[in-house]
Amino acid sequence: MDLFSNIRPAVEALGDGAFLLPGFADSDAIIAEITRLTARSPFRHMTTPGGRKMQVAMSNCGRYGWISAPTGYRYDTTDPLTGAPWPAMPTAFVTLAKQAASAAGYSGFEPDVCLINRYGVGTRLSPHIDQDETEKSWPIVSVSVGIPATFQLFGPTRSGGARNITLHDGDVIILGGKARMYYHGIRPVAAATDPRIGALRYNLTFRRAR
Ligand code: MD6
Ligand code: FE
Repeated sequence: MDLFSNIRPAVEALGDGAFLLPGFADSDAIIAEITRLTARSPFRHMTTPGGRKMQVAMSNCGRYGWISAPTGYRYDTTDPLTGAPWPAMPTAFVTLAKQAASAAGYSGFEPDVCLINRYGVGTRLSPHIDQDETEKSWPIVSVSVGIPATFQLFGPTRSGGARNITLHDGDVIILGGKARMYYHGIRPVAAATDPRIGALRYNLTFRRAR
């Protein structure tokens, strides 16, 4: 045992192109931006192509937004709730996403989407692969804010089971390389309270859609 084993590394390789950057993000600044952005494009529960309401409440900022509708999943420049373009991606968000990607070895990442997720206690996100993007070689940079959640990272199929990763406030997880096409999900969020936002978790996923 060395004397430094209790120090969390700045970049933890999870294997196959996935990385965890513990506490990388300044969540106070992110909360302020989310409040401002969602005053313009509010959180809403989208409907799946199967006709179910999603448990996770969502909004977007950036050139494109990710939308789930009875007609399917798509990226669109217009928010269907407001009829207006999605709010621009704040400069600080772009910088955060680029710096996190670079720290994990993915230089040149220029996100054109930031999907904003909101979870209450008990909210889960079913295992899925993000595959609505045109160019799937770019990583997805994901930022967690507020109460913790358990991220399940499967492989190319769900059959091998999942590695469970606890994501805390300020943590960044990046799925690139082979892991970009790995199944992942969020377990039902356990009861907890964040002093700033209460019993909520926010997640930002920065993507390159087009
Ligand atoms: C979440 N994250 O953390 C959901 N997708 O609330 C994702 O679905 C995700 O964390 C692609 C890459 C990283 C992610
Ligand atoms: Fe995802």
